[in-house]
Amino acid sequence: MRENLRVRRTRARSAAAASITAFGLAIGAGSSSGTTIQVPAQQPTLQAGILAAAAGDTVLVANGTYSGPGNRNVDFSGRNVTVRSVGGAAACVIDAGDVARGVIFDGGETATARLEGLTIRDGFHQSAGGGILILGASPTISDCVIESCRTGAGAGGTAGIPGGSGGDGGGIHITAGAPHFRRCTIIANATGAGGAGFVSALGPGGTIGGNGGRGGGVFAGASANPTFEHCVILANQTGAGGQGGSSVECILVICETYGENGGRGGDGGGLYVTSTLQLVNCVVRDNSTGIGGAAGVGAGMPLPSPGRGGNGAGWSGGTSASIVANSTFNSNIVAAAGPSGQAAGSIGGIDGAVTIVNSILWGDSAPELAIGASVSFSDVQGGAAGTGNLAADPRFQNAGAGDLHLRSDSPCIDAGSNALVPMGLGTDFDGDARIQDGNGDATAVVDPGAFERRDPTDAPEPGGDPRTLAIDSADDGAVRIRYSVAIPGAPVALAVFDVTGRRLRVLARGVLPAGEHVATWNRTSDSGALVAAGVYFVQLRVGPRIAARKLVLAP
Ligand SMILES: [Ca+2]
Ligand SMILES: [Ca+2]
Repeated sequence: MRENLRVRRTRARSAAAASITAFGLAIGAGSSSGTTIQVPAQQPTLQAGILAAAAGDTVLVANGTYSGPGNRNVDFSGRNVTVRSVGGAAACVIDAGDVARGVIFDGGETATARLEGLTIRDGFHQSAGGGILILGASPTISDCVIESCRTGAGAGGTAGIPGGSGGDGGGIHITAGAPHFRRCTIIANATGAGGAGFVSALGPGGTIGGNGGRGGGVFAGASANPTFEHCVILANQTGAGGQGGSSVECILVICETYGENGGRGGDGGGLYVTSTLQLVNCVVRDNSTGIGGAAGVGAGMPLPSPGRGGNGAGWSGGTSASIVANSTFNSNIVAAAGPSGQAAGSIGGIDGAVTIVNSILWGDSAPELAIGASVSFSDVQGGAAGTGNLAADPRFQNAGAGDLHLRSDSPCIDAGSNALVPMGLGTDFDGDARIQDGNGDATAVVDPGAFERRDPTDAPEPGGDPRTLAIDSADDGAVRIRYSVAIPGAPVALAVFDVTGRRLRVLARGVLPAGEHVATWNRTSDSGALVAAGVYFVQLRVGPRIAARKLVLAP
């Protein structure tokens, strides 16, 4: 991680700069050089479309709901192709019918294998990844919804074999690979419950119950290194633990009943991470873990114990190389204690020794964090050791309604660390420009959490705002500023400021047509003088709205 986007002067370096411009990638223009194959006009199913495509081609999917053979277990088959809907995820659905996975990447696909703008609904797999399976692949998945997918319950135990565990990764299972998810919604997925232990009525051999499946939304396996950017992980749930079995042992006419232990509820309601995962500009909300399994019935020694509820309602596990940056956790709930002595789950926010920066964890089951997390410039209910942390109500707009934007009196406004903003992160969850001066002191500082607050006079944030502002370099050393005007007829002003707030150069002013515009700055002030290397800000005003973006001019 490092400071914000730098704009450099040489051709070679400008390519590097462009590659880290999140906005540029977010345009999602895809490959324009390949062939376009239309589904269903030219190929009847998604699978047929992919198999007819070669690397660089686009499979363009018409609006509609796709189901049945050829439209479930859709396998990219090692092809680095783009599968894109015409009308976006709301209009284009893969319905796996609760009998198969939605989409599979297990052929070494790379970042140029793209899935864009589809909903994957009602996917099912018994053991791993109801919606999407990624096994040794690194695709780019953008603007998708993974919804109501699940894994199966564990089998019941038999003599000598405990109850099976529920499958892992209700929505997404990443066994290995470095996939990149952007602007995806992973909602209402679930993992299966653990199977009950074996009950032996006529002799020894009762067995323990299985554990609930881990990772209601997402499971990241031991060789996985996924990134989730601008994603929402919402209302996913792990399965309950299975009840322990029991057995009866008789010595002559004296019989005694022995109970076995119950299984744990699944860990990681939202995400379960065994390795490394990056979560940037994401919202993790309303996920929950399953209850522990009850102990099997029995009075003999040793006394059987019930399972605990699942740990880590938002996130469970992960190494210190896992990074949670500019993300908001809220209302993630661990399982309560069960009626048969099952212990409650623990850790509502993040249960892992991960690195957390510029984030908010508030309103989840207490405690928010496990010991071992490295936390800085974050607002954590109950507090957290580390530099720049807060423990104050973040004053969300309306957490009960799921609106986690910051109110104008939020202590999180301008309370983050600009130095810890991940490379290339130029926008917040909504696509609004980071970093903004939200408290009007002429210094733009990043806000912890997924949403950047605009200036203090700004009206409450809407759920989303199409206005954008992006900066990249031109080959001749000038700075190219792309911006869009989303309010027709509104006065527009685009200007460059220095770090003291002095306006150096007006680049555009007036009423401009709605849509995309580009301004080029030759690094001179309004008086024509060349400005020095250093830090500047580009500010865009469109009517009442203001966006700002940091700009570093290299020598
Ligand atoms: Ca700010
Ligand atoms: Ca400020």
